[in-house]
Amino acid sequence: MQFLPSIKELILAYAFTATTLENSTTDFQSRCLSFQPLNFISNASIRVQEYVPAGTVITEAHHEPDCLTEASQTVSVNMCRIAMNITTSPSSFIVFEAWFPDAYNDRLFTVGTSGMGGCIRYIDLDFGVGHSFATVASNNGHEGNRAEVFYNHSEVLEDFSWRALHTTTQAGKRLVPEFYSNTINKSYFSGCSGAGRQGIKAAEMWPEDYDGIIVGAPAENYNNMQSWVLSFYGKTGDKSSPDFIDAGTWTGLIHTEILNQCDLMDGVADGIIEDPTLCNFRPEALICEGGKIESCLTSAQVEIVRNVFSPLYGYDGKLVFPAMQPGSEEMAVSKLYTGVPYDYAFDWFRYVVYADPNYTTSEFGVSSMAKAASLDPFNISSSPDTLSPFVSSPHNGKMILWHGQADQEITSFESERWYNKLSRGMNLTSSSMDSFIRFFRISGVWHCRGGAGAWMIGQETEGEPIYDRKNSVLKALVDWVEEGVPPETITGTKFVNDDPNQGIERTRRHCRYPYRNTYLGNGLDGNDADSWECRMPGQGTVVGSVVP
Ligand SMILES: [Ca+2]
Repeated sequence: MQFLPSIKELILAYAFTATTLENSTTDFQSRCLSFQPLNFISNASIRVQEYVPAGTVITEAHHEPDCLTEASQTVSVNMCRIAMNITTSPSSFIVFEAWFPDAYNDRLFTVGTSGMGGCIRYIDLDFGVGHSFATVASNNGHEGNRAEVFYNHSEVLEDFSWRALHTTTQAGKRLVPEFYSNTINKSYFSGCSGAGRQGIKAAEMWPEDYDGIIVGAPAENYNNMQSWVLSFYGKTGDKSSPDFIDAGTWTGLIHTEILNQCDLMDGVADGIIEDPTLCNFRPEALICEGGKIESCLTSAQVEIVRNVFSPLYGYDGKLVFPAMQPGSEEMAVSKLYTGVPYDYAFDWFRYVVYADPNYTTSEFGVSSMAKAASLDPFNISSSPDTLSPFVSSPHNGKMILWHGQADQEITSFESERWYNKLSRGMNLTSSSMDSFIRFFRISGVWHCRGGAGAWMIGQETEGEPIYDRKNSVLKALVDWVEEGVPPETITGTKFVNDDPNQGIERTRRHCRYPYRNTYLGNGLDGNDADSWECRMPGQGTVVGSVVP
């Protein structure tokens, strides 16, 4: 028999719950303000210690103009914010941020800092606390998103290479149990681009720091990557040169021809090249013949396009970095194909490789690339040929590697190269690698976020339709680490105009390498995830089929 509560009982219950919640919030607030972090972290000073109710807008005090991050962030849950300066060497320190949510899930989450570092991604901190993780981050040891800070300042460079992240996580591991009087069950990391490199570096150097690591579009093979980025200035020529290809030609004529040649290779005309490794673009199709001067390319321009989509080789013909993948040109035009040296890479050569502010790109060539690779300051390369310390028993760490297949800043072919290098280095086939690293190729996705593809895989607040193991790369990692359920696929979502209010445009279950997402044909809706299947290359592939 069930007894329904009376109105009076309901009112009393509500009042009790409200009072309890109020008391709980007050308790948490006072715990936040009375906590003494300096009792546990030496060589540190407090910048901010405050209780932050949900809905508060937090503004970064030292947000440099060159940061690609937002200066402020609306916080989604009640939390305690502790920001500190932590000394990392006699002449360097990090700005550390710890966001401790009122509702704590017994997990520590460290989020990385992308680009040249220096800019804390508050959006990622909020993403962490929004899912009840105690979340920490740092500025990577310097302010602002440029490499000039490394000039004759090796301690700052060492922070950038590895020390800032390790210090951040160690500080989190020291503070969280004291703050909550509770243990950390598991420790996770997520980062994309430069922050993806940090994740690989940590797995290589500090395998105990994390139980699970998400690495997105990593700036791995770091020295060579900087060479590759700077090489585009030489490939495209200066923007004032006679054969320079302007932005409109890249995004119009060339991109259209690339789709003409490669979009339908996967069976679906959707503007997405599902597997760009299959796209052997032939720019000669665009050559001006018979006196034609419009909507075509000169021979010299065709050669430029060919060079752009060719691998970069150094001394002895050795590979420096793989080719840019076709399909990324709409975005690459605003970064690598502008006809001016890309600032990150130019700064890296000026201030780090040559330590000479007067270095000019006219000196750039195979010797510069070799010098960068051999310098490898503080082993920043972050391209290990084994993850054994991280993934072996008893630690048994897990890594999800993912890369957008229309990445305009770091070619996705490099992640494939590194995965295969690991396979050789560890003497393991992909099915054995699957027990600790799974590499998901996310089609139609630009650098870290956005694009025509089903790009939202839960990589951050704005990229998360649903927080479950199928749709969220973070939840997939947590369930792999804690429940032993590895992700077979990661489902991505693309909203119409990237606006959830306008409905879903497409979903796709992205496959782990070397599986290839394969359209099932028969007129099935290519925007529906169920119209595709992950298959090993050669196993009943339908690539090349004609779609009605
Ligand atoms: Ca397609």
